[in-house]
Amino acid sequence: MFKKILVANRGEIALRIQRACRELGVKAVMVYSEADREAKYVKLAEEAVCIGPAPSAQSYLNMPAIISAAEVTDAEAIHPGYGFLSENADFAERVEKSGFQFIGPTPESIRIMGDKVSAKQAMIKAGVPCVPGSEGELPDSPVEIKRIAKSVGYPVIIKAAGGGGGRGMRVVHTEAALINAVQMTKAEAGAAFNNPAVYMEKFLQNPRHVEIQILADKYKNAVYLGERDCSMQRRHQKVIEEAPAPGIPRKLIEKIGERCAAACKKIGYRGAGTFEFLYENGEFYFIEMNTRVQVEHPVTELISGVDIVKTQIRVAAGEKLPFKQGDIVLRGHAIECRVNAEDPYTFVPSPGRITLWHAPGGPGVRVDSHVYNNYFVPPNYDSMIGKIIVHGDTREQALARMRTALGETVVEGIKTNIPLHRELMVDAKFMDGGTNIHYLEEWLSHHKR
Ligand code: MV4
Repeated sequence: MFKKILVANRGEIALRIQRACRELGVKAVMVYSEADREAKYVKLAEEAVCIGPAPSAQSYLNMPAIISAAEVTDAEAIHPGYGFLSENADFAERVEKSGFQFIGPTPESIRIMGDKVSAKQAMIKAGVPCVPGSEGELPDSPVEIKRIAKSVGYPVIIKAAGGGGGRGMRVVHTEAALINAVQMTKAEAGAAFNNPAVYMEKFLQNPRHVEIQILADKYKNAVYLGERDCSMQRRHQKVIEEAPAPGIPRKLIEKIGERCAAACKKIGYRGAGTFEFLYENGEFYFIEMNTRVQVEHPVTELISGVDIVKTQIRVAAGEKLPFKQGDIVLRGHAIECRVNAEDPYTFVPSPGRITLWHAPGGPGVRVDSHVYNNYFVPPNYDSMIGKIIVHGDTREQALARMRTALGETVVEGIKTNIPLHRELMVDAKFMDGGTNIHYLEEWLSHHKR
């Protein structure tokens, strides 16, 4: 095991990784920007290094500053968390070239999954079901593009190979609009991602977003830890996640999960990863793979009993996965509400000083947050200030525990989206389970305040 690792992130995930290090008996070096000097995990740290001013470009995205911090503190490995440099293959490569272990997959795996065309080709080869569409990048010939769209069937969606997470996509309903849409998407993709390549898929109108969590070691062992339903989202920002996904047959999840684990073995994937699927009419369609730990990993931890962050560190240190697929038993139901510093209905960010913070507790309640009384939420970063996660024997019990937890939570001094969560936890359709990716935006349009 490593003696010391550097945590190249901020906020609740920095604290989460620091806690995992403590349990493993590994020293954690925290890095922070000038805006995060007062962060709880910095105060709790045995060692902390300031890596630059508040703007991310000069601190949490500053590769030389982060690598230098690892050098001066004698860290052996770097955990990138999520966001920032976590899915940057060049960073992973520079970390390894500088003699540190990157806590994540190989730069090659990150690169393959970062290019959505090569990711999809790898998955087709590995037997993971994908959305029907162009096999690979779209050709230049308008005649060829029209032929592909005709065989896929309208509506289709044009996506940038360099995009992902909802960036660089365009839906096309008719052949008349097709060629112009492809040209526009290519131009935008060239400017935004420095890669004009695009691909085509059948556009699924009312899917759910269901993802499979996997863990793999460097000895080609891989397991899946069930699924998460992340359909409750707005503008590609997830708001509520849960596990398991309501109403999906276990046999189907097992079949898809086995395919994901097999794909990991086939491509030599190591570390934690998430296969994102759209789920519609009883079928799973792969769209993208995330090569990092995700914000919503706690719901999987609560139903599986597996510590995903500790396992990431263990496999990065060269240990074998400490469990096999047969050892994984999923129990009960977990729900996560993301707590954001924002207006609950306009979503305008609300940074500033938190004059009162009272976190919920009790059986089956977990709070992952770096916030404390009198903490100042800096305006420079993402508005998520923590997560409330509950576990119950059944979905109904988890919902009841979340209602109680949200009722206990007090945040004063800034606005948060907790009032929105309180309303959603008693919404009849959400309580039924299985709402699709459009549900929250439709709900908000009927609940104007
Ligand atoms: C799609 C789709 C419908 N059909 N692909 C958006 C984020 C990116 N990860 C993929 N996205 C979508 N791809 C096909 N073929 C609809 C979306 C989509 C979406 C997906 C997941 C979660 C929220 C979403 C919101 C709007 C659109």
